[in-house]
Parts: sequence; structure tokens; C-alpha cells
Amino acid sequence: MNIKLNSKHIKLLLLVLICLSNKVTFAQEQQPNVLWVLTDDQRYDAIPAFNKMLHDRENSALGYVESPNVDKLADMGTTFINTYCQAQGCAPSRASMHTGRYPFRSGIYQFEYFNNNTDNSYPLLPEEMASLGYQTMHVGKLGVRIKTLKEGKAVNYDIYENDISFKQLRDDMLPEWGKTPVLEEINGIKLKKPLRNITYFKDADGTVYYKSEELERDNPQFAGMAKEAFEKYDLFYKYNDKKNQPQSVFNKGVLSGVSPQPAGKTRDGLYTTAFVDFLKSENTTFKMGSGKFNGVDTTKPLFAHIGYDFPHTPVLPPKNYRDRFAKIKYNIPELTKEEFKSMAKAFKKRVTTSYSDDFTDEEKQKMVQDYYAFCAYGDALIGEAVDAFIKYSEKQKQPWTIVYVCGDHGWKLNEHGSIAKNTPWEIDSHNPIIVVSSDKTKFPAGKVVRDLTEFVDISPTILSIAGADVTSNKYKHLDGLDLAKIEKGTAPVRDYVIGESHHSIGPRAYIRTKDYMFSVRTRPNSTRGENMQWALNTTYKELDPALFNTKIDPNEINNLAYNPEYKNIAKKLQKKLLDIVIGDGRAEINWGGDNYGKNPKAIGTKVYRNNSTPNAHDYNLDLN
Ligand SMILES: [Ca+2]
Repeated sequence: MNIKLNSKHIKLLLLVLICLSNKVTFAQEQQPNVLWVLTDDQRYDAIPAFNKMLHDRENSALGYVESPNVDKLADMGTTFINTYCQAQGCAPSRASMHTGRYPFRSGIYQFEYFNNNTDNSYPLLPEEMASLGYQTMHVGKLGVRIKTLKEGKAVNYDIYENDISFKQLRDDMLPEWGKTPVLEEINGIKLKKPLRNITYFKDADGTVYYKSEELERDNPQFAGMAKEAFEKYDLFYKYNDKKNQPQSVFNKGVLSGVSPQPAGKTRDGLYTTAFVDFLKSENTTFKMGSGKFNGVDTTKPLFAHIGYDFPHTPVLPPKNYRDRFAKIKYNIPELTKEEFKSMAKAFKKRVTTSYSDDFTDEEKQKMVQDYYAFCAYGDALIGEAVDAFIKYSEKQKQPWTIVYVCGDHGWKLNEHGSIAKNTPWEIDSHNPIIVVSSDKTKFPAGKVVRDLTEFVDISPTILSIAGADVTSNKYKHLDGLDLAKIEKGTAPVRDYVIGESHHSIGPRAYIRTKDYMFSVRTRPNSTRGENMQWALNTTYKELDPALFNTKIDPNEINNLAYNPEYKNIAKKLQKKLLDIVIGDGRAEINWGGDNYGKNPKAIGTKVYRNNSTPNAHDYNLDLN
């Protein structure tokens, strides 16, 4: 047959081809289900795959670590190995992830409650995902202290449509530990007066132990209860001889112990169960404790966020994990007099308030063994959640993406002599991200990206995965970059990452390049909105500087801030950092409560701004 095509035919053929290609494009761009997993206070060195990428060995510098499930995610996806957090405290770090903004742009620096009624407020990540057509769900710890104003008062504000929060589970006393909002009686015996916020441990057989000096003093029939739990669970509480706080059965901060519950039945185990039950309960409801929750809606793409509590204190790995790690001997970092002497004042203060270098060798071993045992246990839970998520997506024939963020910040295990977080030191700040996609052209399997990346990248990355054009005006407020573009080499290359955190060390900002970490104080006091240019005008000494050459001193021991050989480097880093965090769109807000989140009166809306060096944040820094 002889076919002659005229121009009309050709036009028709072209139209058919365009329609076909559109259809193909549409099929590729079907919105994937997104699972975002975040752990709490997890050091990057708990993950063998990360140690391999950074140090060419599987173990931590301290010794054996185990995480087969996250290692598998690294094999399946792309690891952004040089990712740093914006603030080394739970609340400000999580705010930077959810807002996609640097602390100095959002005005959220510490543990304060904030509201979304200021003129620098924008919808948060899950709200944007909902407007892109997603159902949004969260289970576990959230740590985003958002409120909204109603008739002049700050009221609770839900950012996820479906939220199985730890508070609900705790109020039902389902997990192995928690705090009772109000305790009025124990085993039918009325207390002398109701007590608030009492820590409890709950055994597998249902026995509950309360830990309160006041409880035992006022109600002598319960004397010895805290001691009984202390012995039964082999607890080791934080103590501090420098601050005259001896070890006691009433201390805070469980650094080591055995979980009162078996694996799977702990707080994190319950989060995993809740997530699995959510996925199983298609278009119906399911129960957990006294709560009734909506299951997954199969007509929409899913955005799910699991906030695990592990390995945050109380460090309570289940017995089978603990027993295994108890046999391992770890190398414990030590603090030298020279290091302590050269520390910036802010670092010294933090080390002193959580000093651990005088713990006994046995105590140090225990806190390290249990920390990594807890991480290994949590890894198994992540594996379970990930498997259920992939299985659900495959059953629904939906594409999927997993974003794993290793800790909201890190944690010291006697590095610099301290058991704590909150500083810009590497071990508190380095938190790699893995992105795994069912579409291997997007985040290639087994790829390691070594460019500098930050937590503000999480929001634009997830929004892009969901199909948003994050380069549009609507998203102009986002401070980060799309990790997909960084992987493809089409995003600006960063010479530095920056952050600012005020908790425990006072107002302090940091800048990190491939070779240096530099940090300085940013404010004269904690009152927001006053004297905002203080750091630009004060003396170098008042800035309390810290400078480390991470190339020759990766553990950041020798503070070079006053070393004449580094004078020019320090000067350049100081200028760049302060031009950005003080001068490039800084926002400060007196939220109205306090900076510690003890008072949730988040009614302040006036944004104090400083813009003395606009566009200083341009990704470029030449130190030569
Ligand atoms: Ca944390």
C-alpha cells in the first residue's frame, strides 16, 4: 500500500505524537508516595555505610556499630554524605526542616513556641504537601513548636492532617517510659496531692514505677520505688561532680539501661506498629490505646513522616540488643587539659554542664555500648517501616520515595569531655541524608554525593519530588536547594554551610567549609530585636571565636581562633558568616513566651529585621 502524507496528515500525526509523549511524561511524573524518616540525636557514625564513605572503614572511631537496614537504603539510593544541620537542638533543627528556612530568616533559634501569623510566616512542608494533593500523616516525635493566633491567643495548630503523636500514646501509658501529665493515685491509693510531669517506667508485666523524690517524701508508702526501677533496669543517670550533682536514683537523663519492654513494644516500636497499621487500614480507621485514627487514603498520594525517639535519652535498648553490645569494648575519646583550655567560652560552658570525662571507665563503656545498641535496634524498626511502605506503594502501583535523615543533630559520647549536643562541633552537626526513589533515574542507587548540603534542603527536595516548581515565586522564601539538582550537578555549588543555635551555649552562629569550621557569638543577650548589629561592631574577643582546621584536625580539638597564622582565614570567615546571619535578611521576633519552651505564649508578631548586607549569602567564599 502506498501512503501519501499531506500536510494535514503530518499535523495530525504530530498531534498524536505530542499527546502520546505527554501521556508518557504524565506517567513518569505521577506523584510518588513519600516516606520521611527522622531519628533523634543520632550520630552519623552509628551507620557503617556512612563510616565507609567518610573514613573508608565500617566501624565508628569508637568501635562496632550496626545498621543493616540504613546501609541497604544507601545501596538503593543516593547519599548526601556531607549534610549538616542548621541548629544543634531538637526544636530549632526541626523548625528549619519543616520551614525550609535558616534560623536567622525564620526567627526560630531555640526552644520557643512560635506562631504562623508573622509577616515572615509561610505554610510548612506538610501543609504545602497537602495543597499539592497529598494526604499527610505523622507518627512519633515532631518537635515543631508551632501555634496560631486566635482572638489574640496562641492555640495549637496541626500541620499534619493525621497525627499519631507520642503524647497520645504516652497519655495512655502505652510506652515503656514517659511522663504522666497528672498523677493522682497509684494502685488505687490516693496521693497526698496530685503531682505533675512524673517520669514513669512500665514493665512488660504491667508494673509501673514512678520516679519522684517529692512523691516518695510525701507518700512514704511508696518510698524506694525509684531505687527499685534503678536496680531492675540497671539504670545509669547523668551526674556531674563539677556542678555538685552526685549520682542519685532521682537524677535526670538515662545514659544507659535496659528497656522495661521487649523489642517492638517500646516507644519507637509502637510508632512502627502504628505506621504499619495505618498502611494496612486502607480507607478505614484503626485503634491504638484509646485513640482512633484514620488509615491510609488510597485515592491520594501519601506523605508520611516518622519521627523516631531513638537514640535520644533515655537510652534504653531492649535486652536482646543490649546483651550483645555489652560484650564489646569501645575506644573512649578523652579530653586533654590543653583542649579544654583553648575552648571558646561557649563550648567550655556546654562541656562543663554535661561533663562526662570523670565518669568511671565502666560507666563510659556502658553509655557507649547502650547508645549504639539502641541505634541498632532502631535500625531494625526503620527496616520494618520501609518494607511496609514499599509493599503498600507496590500494591497500589504507585511510585515511591524514601528520605532518611540521620538525626536532627548529633551527640557526643565523651568527645570533648562531654555527653551532650548543642555545639557546632562536627559530631553534633554532621547528619547525612539518603534519598531512595523507585525511579532510579532520579536518585541513582549507590551514589554518594560529597557536595555540602544542609537541612534547609529537605523541604525543597520533598516538594520537588511531589511535583512542585520550587524555583517559582511561591517558594522564594525557601532557603535550601533541591537535592535532586545537587545530585545532577545543576544547582549552585556551595563553598560553605551555615547555622545558628542559641540553646545551652548562648546565641552562636557557625560557618563550615570543606577545610574549616568557624563560629562566633551573634548577640549580646537573649532579648530578640534589640541591638541586632551588635556582632558587627563588637571586638573579636567579645565574639568568643572558635576556629578549627578540619583538614588537619578532623576532631576539632585545637582552637586556632587566636593563632596568628590563621588570622586572615579567621577574618574572612568572620566577615562572610556575619554578613550572612546578621546582615542578609535577619529576622528576630519576641515570641512572647520564653526561649526554653516552658511558656507557650507565642503571641509576638512584630518581626525585627536587619538587612545591612543583602545577598551576602551567595554560596561563594574564597579563602585564598
Ligand atoms: Ca534531638
